[in-house]
Amino acid sequence: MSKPLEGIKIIDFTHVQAGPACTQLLAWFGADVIKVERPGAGDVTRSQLRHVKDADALYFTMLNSNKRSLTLDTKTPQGKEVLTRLIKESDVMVENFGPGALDRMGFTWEYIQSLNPGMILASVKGFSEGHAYEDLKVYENVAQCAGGAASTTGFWDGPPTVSAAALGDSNTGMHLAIGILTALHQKVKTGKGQKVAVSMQDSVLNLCRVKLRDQQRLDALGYLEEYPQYPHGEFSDVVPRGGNAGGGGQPGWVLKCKGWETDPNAYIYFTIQGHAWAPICKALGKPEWIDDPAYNTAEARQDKIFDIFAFIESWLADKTKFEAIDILRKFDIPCAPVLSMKEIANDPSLRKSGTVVEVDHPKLGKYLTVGSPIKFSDVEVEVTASPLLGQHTNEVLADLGYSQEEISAMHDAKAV
Ligand code: CAO
Repeated sequence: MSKPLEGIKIIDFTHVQAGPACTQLLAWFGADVIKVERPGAGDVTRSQLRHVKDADALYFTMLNSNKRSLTLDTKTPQGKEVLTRLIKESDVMVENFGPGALDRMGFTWEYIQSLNPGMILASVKGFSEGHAYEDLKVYENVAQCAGGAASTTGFWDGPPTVSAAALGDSNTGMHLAIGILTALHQKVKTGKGQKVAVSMQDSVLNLCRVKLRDQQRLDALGYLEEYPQYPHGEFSDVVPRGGNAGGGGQPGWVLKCKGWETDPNAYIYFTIQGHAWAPICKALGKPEWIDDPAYNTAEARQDKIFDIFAFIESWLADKTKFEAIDILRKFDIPCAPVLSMKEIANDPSLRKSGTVVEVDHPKLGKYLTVGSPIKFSDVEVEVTASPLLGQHTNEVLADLGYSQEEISAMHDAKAV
């Protein structure tokens, strides 16, 4: 079966996480993604946090599957010549260098367009063009701080906190992938390429929109009724950190289950969905709360929400998180166990759906990686091993029309 993006050629000039996450997604869906890396070293993540001597690190292999690797020193004349040929033959070029690096290399947007008017140039930067911080280099946590995630994550009596989820990196890569696919679709109509730019700050903020909502409600009202600070605590003029409170209109919290004293993940997330109050009371063995005016509206419950959570914890004390979910699911209560990475790695449902897949790598052996979170009825995503450094250099150069002699000369000149 042919893949949806088959025939789309992508120059993958990306490194670390934000860019590679984007191009990996496009490679899964069938694009020919050629990862361009510096000879000798390659993407810095190949050697970061290695756990097998001399093998590519998981950091690299989990972000670069289904790609081809071309080593190329794009600061040499031969390297520039190869990149020029590649640009003429490709549909998309993706990069996430520090600000200005591509221009300094000699490949400005104007020049790229002159080589190939159909080219889509997709870039990730820390901040958007024209932003006061546009010159800054940015990593994950820097973006989480600048995008509003850190100031609103954590507990009110602790410092701003970053999330383990790659909101700045992989999330930005996903935004970029949407931009690229949109530009490819427009090119079908116009025949023209364009520049697609996504900043990490903007991508984080896009996921923090409910906090911008809350800032405006706080400005208007002086309080936020779904935060733990309400009604007894104090509000300042900025959105506070709300711990594990639900971000929407449904109060929720992380609650202890049997074994929490020794297992750091013996918890569930419990949501008190307004219209599910009656089933919740039935599940907890508290039928008298169903019609009690002190409990039967969200407003009435708000000032005793932590007493209610404490009661639920006492109900959970003799149940494991999985036993608790098996009971609560029968009452249609939105809840889930807090899963450790070990539990996720071994979860049969995630293996069955292809969300966690095992890949065989020539040097690393078998390893687990995350498969496509997007499921199609008519596309099968097969995750293959990431390429070794320069594994496809000769093949790509030959595809570009270089003779064996020319290829050898490039190797001798250390241009590839
Ligand atoms: N051949 C020759 N030179 C190459 C090359 C190649 N194949 N690939 C990269 N280079 C050069 C670049 O041209 C650049 O050279 P100059 O600085 O002399 O112009 C140099 O390598 C360094 O590039 P960089 O600035 O991108 O790398 P860095 O390690 O200093 O910074 C990072 C890394 C991630 C902070 C920066 O790239 C960045 O801010 N990127 C944009 C935001 C982003 O994507 N961050 C997320 C990364 S995931 O956490």
